[in-house]
Formats: sequence, structure tokens, C-alpha cells
Amino acid sequence: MNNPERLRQTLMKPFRSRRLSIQSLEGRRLLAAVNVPDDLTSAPDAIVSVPVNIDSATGVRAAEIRLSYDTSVLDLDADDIDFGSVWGTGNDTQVTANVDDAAGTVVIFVSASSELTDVSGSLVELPFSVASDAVLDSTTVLDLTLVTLNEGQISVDPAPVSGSDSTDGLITITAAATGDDSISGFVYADANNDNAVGTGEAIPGVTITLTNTSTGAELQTTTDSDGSYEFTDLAPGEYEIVQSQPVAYLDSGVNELTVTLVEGTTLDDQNFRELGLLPQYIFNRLHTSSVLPVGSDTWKDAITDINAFAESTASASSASSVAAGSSVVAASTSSSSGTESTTPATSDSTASGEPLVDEASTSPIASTASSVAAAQTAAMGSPVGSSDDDSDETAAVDEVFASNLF
Ligand SMILES: [Ca+2]
Ligand SMILES: [Ca+2]
Ligand SMILES: [Ca+2]
Repeated sequence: MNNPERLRQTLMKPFRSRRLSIQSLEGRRLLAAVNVPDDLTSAPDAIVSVPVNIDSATGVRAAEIRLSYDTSVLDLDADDIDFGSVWGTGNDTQVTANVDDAAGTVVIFVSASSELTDVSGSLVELPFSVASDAVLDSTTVLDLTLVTLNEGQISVDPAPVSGSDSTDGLITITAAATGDDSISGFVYADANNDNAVGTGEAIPGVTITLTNTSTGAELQTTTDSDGSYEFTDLAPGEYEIVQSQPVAYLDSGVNELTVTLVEGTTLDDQNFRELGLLPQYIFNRLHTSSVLPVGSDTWKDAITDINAFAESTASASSASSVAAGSSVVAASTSSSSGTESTTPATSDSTASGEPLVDEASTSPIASTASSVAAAQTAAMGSPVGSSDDDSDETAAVDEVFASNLF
């Protein structure tokens, strides 16, 4: 700031040596813009390297930089502050930093033994840690309060001031970046026909295959005891999620999902809904419900066993033909309570040709499925959601199951 004044005084004094005037004129031309980028992004718990940039470093050999930050969002360790790109390898570059963690201020001195040439880049790099509870989509300001170059011999324009000005930086808090993204969901038998994953509706052990359609990379997992599956550490992109249809279940018709995973996001609830156990897998197998509460671990084991049994013994074609034949029976023996079916369950027609969708509760198949589900629920009995499986009868139950199943 005092440089123009000095220059003016110099020019006003003709008796000064010509050499000095030239030096001063040289100094007058030295002008630099310094700022912190306002388009920085980072995630909670991440570290963001904040540069203090200069547009032209001609003649710079020393800089003093002062900056304020919000301590509720950012943390800074003085030891981590490093010289920036304009100093090259920085062999003789010295950095001294003083951080006041309570006040949220930092003072940095950076210098080298010789002047820099006309390069642009960063004077210093400040690795800020973002608080784990930083709010997504919020922003935090990096208030550049003072920059002095060569002890004021080079003007900084615009001059940073304490408080808001055009040189200040801004960090936007975003969700975790590339590689942390995930896709997850459930496979479930929608026994109560509400299109949601309810207690006891989980289908464990179902194979889910995830394919990145742009790279062809393939991942595979099986659903957990709660029917859930998850793929983590995914790169953003287009994915295809394919369910291997659990043979013992009446298919709702959607076994394949195509999704777009946006960077920094997770895709939850990529669910596969089945309509219920096929009737031939209900009776004689789950009727020991008094010691096999729906949703209990033993119940889940039974479901897993049934799935395995179904897959190992039944071909898809025979299963579906049996299903078609048995669904009427299932419907007629169901309690037929409270389903929203409007079509007689006795219909064995799929002549409508309508594709099965979740909302197709009025289609003959869905109607049958509701009845199947009702029959399943009736066969299971209650209490729903019990987790009691520590009964002494567990072994006996397993025996019953073994004999009934195999
Ligand atoms: Ca400022
Ligand atoms: Ca449900
Ligand atoms: Ca399915």
C-alpha cells in the first residue's frame, strides 16, 4: 500500500540517482493478485488442501499471509502447512506458520533466497481437516485478511481485508467423494402387500450381481439374514443390479434394475420384491409356527433351507407349473382377509398379458399372490417379529424340518 506513495516521493525527487528511480519504477510495475479459490469442496472427516494462489510471482521472494477460518468446521495444524507450487522444489524455501486454534487464525511466512520468476500457482498450501459433523451442502469461508509480498514492495491488488472481499475462499461441504459410493437394498417377500420391507419378510441367501455397464466389472454378494445386500466402495457410473430369482418364491417380475450412481451419493432401497412363498413350499414346512415365530432366527434358517431345497431340487419350469396348479388351492384355503384384490383368485389366467408391476395388485397373479401371502401368514401364525429362538425345542424343530423338507 505504501509503495505508490514511495514511488510518488521518489519521482518527486529528481535529485535522486537515476538508478534508484529505475528500481522504483521497476517496483511500481510489480503487482500481484492473491486469492483463495471459492470453489473448493470437501467432505466431513476429510482433509482439504487449501491453496493461497498468486497470479504472477515475478520478483517475489517473501510473503506474509494471514487468514481466518471457522473453527467449528475446520481444523488446522501449523506443522502441516507447506510451501506452494510457485516455489518449485522449494529447496531453499522456508515456511513458518503460527496457528491460533481458538481464534481460528493463521499467520504464515514463506520465503526463499532468490526472487521468483513469472510463474503462477500457490504460495502456500493449508491442509484443513473438516469436522466429522460438518453439515452437507453447507459452506465455510476462508477469510484472507492480509497478504504482504516482499515486505510490501510488491503491491497486492485487490488487497485482502479482514472480512468479506473478493480474495476470500469458500469450501462447500459435500458427501464423501469418489470410491466411497454404495448401492444397497433388500430382497423380501411382501406378505402384507405394502411394497415395503416388513418384519419377517426378509429373504436371505439370494444372490445379487452388480455390473458396471461401462467397465463390465462384476461384483456378487448374497443377501444377509435380514434380506439386505450392499456393495460399497463403488465408483460413480451406470450399474445393472440383477437378482437371481429365489426359486421358492412367486416372482414379482422385476429381477433387474438399472441405476446411475452419482459421485458422492449412495443408492439405498434398490429392492427386489417377491410376492410370497410358492404354495408348494408353504404347507408341511412352516406349520410348526408355535416354535418357529415369524422373523425369528430359526424361521429365517427355515426360509434359507427352503430356498436351498427349492433351488437344488426344483427346475424353474416345474416350479412354475406346480405354482399355477397350486395357486387356486392356496387361494381357496387362505383366510382371504383384507386383501385389496378385486379379481377372483380362482382365475388361472394370465391372458391379460399385463406386465407384472408392484402396483398390479388387481391382476389375477397378484391376487393369487396376495392369497398365497395370506396363506403364508396364516401358516406362520404369530407372534410376528419375535426373535425367540433359544428354545430347547430348536433341535427338535430342526428334526421336524429335516423330515418335512427332505
Ligand atoms: Ca477477507
Ligand atoms: Ca411388506
Ligand atoms: Ca424376483
